[in-house]
Amino acid sequence: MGPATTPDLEEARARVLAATRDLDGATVREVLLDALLISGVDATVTQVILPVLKDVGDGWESGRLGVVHEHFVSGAVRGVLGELRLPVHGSQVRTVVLACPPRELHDLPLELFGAMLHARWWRVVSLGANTPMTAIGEAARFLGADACVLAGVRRSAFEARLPSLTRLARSVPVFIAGEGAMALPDPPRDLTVLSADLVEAAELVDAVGARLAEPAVG
Ligand code: B12
Repeated sequence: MGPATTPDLEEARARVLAATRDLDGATVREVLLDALLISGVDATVTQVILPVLKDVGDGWESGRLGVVHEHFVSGAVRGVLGELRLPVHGSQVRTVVLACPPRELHDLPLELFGAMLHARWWRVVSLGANTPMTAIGEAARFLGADACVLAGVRRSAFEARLPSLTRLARSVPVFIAGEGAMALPDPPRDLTVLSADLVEAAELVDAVGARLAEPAVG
């Protein structure tokens, strides 16, 4: 069962869905920014944005909504996420590289996850959909990343990449997520499969990053 939805967030969710039907970007932005300010990133993502994306995705599949609504809401959510990305500075700041493996286009939940890590004071470097494995490795090395998170809906997105993911995991903790990762029958032990619960997943990545940030003793 998901987290209990507070009445205000329930209202925000209904308003964002109605504004999506009306292609009213100003209202989507206003309601989401208010929810973020009042309830924070975790609650807004899990109780407003993800349910709206699910409703719109299901509505699109069933023909209740159109491709126009899916594109519109994706663009509107990305716009709001962009407004949140203030730079994070300081010696304790950790860096995460986010990407979807080659040929994987479902990047929006990963972007939302990035916002949740950013709220935990991570520098988030997002390479987006359909990223070559070589580019992910290059970014991780160049940035001295503390973690890499890859997400995909289809199992095949990971299956074909297990050797390169395992190689990457020798130099940086690698987390894999989304339906495709969860469907892997026997994921290599070097990779950590994240839960579908984004808050639980963010806590896990944050905890691993925190362990790495601790100074060595002795
Ligand atoms: C929107 C959408 C798209 C958009 C993606 C937009 C974007 N930039 O993200 C576009 C139009 C690009 C797209 C394309 C395709 N899609 Co599509 N798409 C969907 C749709 C309608 C909604 C997905 C969505 O965003 N859901 C909302 C999110 C919040 O829910 P979720 O994906 O279930 O994620 C949950 C968990 O898995 C988890 N999670 C997911 N990612 C992450 C990441 C992290 C870090 C963590 C911690 C957790 C996590 O968190 C969520 C919370 O519960 C679904 C059907 C549906 N109704 O869900 C199909 C669906 C995912 N698509 C599908 C397919 C087949 C395709 C295409 C191949 C279609 C085609 N023939 O062209 C293409 C190409 C895909 C590719 N190569 O990657 C299939 C996947 C089937 C499968 N498992 O193989 C689905 C299920 C439709 C179907 N019933 O067949 N798609």
